[in-house]
Amino acid sequence: MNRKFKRTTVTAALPYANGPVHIGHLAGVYVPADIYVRYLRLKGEEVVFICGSDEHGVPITIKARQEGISPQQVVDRYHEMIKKSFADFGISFSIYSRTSSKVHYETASAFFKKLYEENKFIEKTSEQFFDTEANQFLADRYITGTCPHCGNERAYGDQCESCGTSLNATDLINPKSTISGSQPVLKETLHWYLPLDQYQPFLNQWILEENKNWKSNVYGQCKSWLDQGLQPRAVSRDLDWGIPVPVDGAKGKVLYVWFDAPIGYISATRELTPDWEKYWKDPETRLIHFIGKDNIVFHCIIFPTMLKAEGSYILPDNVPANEFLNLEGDKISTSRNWAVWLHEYLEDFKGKEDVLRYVLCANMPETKDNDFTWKDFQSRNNSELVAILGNFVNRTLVLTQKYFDNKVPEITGLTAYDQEVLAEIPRIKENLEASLDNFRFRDALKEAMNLARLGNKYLADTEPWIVIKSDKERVKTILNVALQITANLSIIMEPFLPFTIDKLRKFINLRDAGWNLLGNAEILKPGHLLNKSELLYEKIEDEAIEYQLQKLARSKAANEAAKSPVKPGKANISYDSFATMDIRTGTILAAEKVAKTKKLLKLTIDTGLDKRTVVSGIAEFFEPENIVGKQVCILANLEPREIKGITSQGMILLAEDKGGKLVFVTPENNVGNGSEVK
Ligand code: B3M
Ligand code: ZN
Repeated sequence: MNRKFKRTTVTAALPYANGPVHIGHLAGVYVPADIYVRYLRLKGEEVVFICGSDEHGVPITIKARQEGISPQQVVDRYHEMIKKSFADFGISFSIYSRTSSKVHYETASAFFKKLYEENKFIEKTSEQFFDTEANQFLADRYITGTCPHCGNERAYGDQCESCGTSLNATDLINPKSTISGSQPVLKETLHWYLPLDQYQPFLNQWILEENKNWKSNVYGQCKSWLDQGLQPRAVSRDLDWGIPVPVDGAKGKVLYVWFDAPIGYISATRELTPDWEKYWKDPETRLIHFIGKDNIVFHCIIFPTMLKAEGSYILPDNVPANEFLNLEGDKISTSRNWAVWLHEYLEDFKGKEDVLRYVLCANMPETKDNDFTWKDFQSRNNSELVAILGNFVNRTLVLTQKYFDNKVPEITGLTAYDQEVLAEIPRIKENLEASLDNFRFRDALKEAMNLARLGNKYLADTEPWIVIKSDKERVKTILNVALQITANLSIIMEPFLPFTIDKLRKFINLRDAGWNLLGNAEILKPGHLLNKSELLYEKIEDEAIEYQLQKLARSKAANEAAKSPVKPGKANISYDSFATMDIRTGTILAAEKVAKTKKLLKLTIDTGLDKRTVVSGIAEFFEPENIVGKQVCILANLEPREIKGITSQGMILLAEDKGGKLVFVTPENNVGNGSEVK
């Protein structure tokens, strides 16, 4: 429903702080949200853009257990990494907070307590699996067993990843605890439930009747949940990581992560401004949630029910969830390292943030899953950004510099064709607004690029570089028109390509230009002095793409290897044969890549016996600067060998996992170099 509103609160799904951000997250949630917010800001509208790290939940405790560190250490590492990579990519949050913050604990606890004291919850005991050895209840992901549907022996308590069936832990045959490996027992435990069934009439009316305008993929998923009939949903868990349930008799219980996380939007807004209530409680505020399709039920049914039950909050006006982005024809997967990680992209393609923003928008999975390929990335950069947008802007600015001393020439007489071209601009603006207002970002980007195409065609048709020889007056008009198109581009492209526009605004010496200027045929007045300009984009060469494809090929190989069984054991040896090896501890004093090789590092090692050079095939796993100072184990009495012209004396000991990944064999604590490994 298109009601009048004073301001907009835009939220973007809080990424789990158990891993970096990848292009699937960006295409699904953060690029569309950022485009939309930048568009609202350009129109001068009041908007807050809220996000932060989702730091509770079982995935984080699993990661912590895998790495032998605490959940807080996991979230501290990834929160900083995610926050920095979003900022470096131009995702312009008003605030990027985190759900382990004090203000969030207070906000989420108060929210729960209000519902509790107003008896909005159902209290219920149920039987849950309990690990008697680890003395703790088991979340679904901590239980594995045989799937009753397909026989997969490594199914989880909530889902079988082999046949995709959603499971209850009690469905598993021969369930085992992943913590102690023991057979868990069923034990009574008390939890609090949100009575979704009691809010079904409200949800049927609010979603199915009042929000028919929601995207079909969102409306459709909500309808199927509602048609099945809603059941009460537990909003607490027996976990030691999370926000303690703030009521008596709740020892060892925390808020269910999907109860606490959406409240993170509210607590982040509280952190942003003392004026936070107008963004969450004023009926003249519009609330829009940007999420991926796997979060629809939480943002369209569970969180709105929580807000309705609390009673003082507004409800979301729209939840424009996107579908999923695949990579080179395969599902993106953190566990299989099948992803393009944002922080790695920013490293490998410095200064090309907008190329990825452009490609992810052009391929955005708005109504169905879509695919990202490196070849498409390269061709869109080279044949669209370089050849259309970059080429048009560059020719316009270079010719103005060359013929008119970098000043905007006056119009000396518009032909019918000139007028036709200029009349296109307000039409493009209108189409763009219609697309953006309806969250159709691919169409919007196409429309914005149509303006660049229009400019390119206008120059090709009018050929100022030829006409200049005979009619300089005419060229004044041609370049004035081309400069107005350029100035309009510097407005409509800002939401999509902020880094480009930051440069272009400097080139054309145009500081503040809002949406209201769009369509104006005289944004740049005659005589306006332009600044020096340079190319906006450069071609991406095959090598850069090949490097990325190689990286993915290594991931694929590692995954294949990981599926294969552990390498078979070797034949037994006598103690005497082992005793001939002289293995010592040593410290890496220096490390550098061996020229013209991809795999080799030249190391200088202090073995305690001496300082020596060792060549090691670890360059694909370690950056030289990251391993200097590291203590390692070295086979010190290996015969010296010539490798790439370097005499290598000894061998560093590394463990190679089934996935082919290499890790150092390192003493648990630092010991003196030269200590014998026996
Ligand atoms: N942490 C993102 C996910 O499901 C989840 C979003 C929370 S938004 C409140 O991957
Ligand atoms: Zn199965």
